[in-house]
Amino acid sequence: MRLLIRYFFKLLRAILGPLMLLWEWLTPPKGIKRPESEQQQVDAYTRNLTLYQFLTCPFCIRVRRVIKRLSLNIETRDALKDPVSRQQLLEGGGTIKVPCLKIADEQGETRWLYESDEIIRHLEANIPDAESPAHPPASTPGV
Ligand SMILES: N[C@@H](CCC(=O)N[C@@H](CS)C(=O)NCC(=O)O)C(=O)O
Repeated sequence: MRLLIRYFFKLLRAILGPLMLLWEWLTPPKGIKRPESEQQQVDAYTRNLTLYQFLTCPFCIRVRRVIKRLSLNIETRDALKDPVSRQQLLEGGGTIKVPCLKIADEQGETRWLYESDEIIRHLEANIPDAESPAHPPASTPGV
């Protein structure tokens, strides 16, 4: 059954992948513009993050769009085509599933966060000026 699901996603990616990439490329979200000093603080935080992903995975595209919307500089690694990154994901996270956000904290601890919803929640919770369209702050007028 797991094999069947894996092949289903492979087929889906092969068919829809190019279309999704085109859509991602044609409709980029508008990134937040921050003063230089604030962007540097955000960059300092995101320096410890790495996104393991597949180029045409819809869940990864979703996370990449949030990264773009929040103007985050997060290193991405292709766990499909790059065998080294794939091995890192398997050994560190425990399974080949993407997207997966590797979070290295200041104490040298590393967390491997799976699930696009969880990753987006984590990013939005840790970026001070992140406003989620799905969860606007209570002070937003008219909400
Ligand atoms: N519920 C997960 C779904 C992630 C998922 O199914 N990812 C697929 C790629 S689209 C995957 O990693 N499949 C493993 C594989 O193809 O080896 C999420 O939202 O992140």
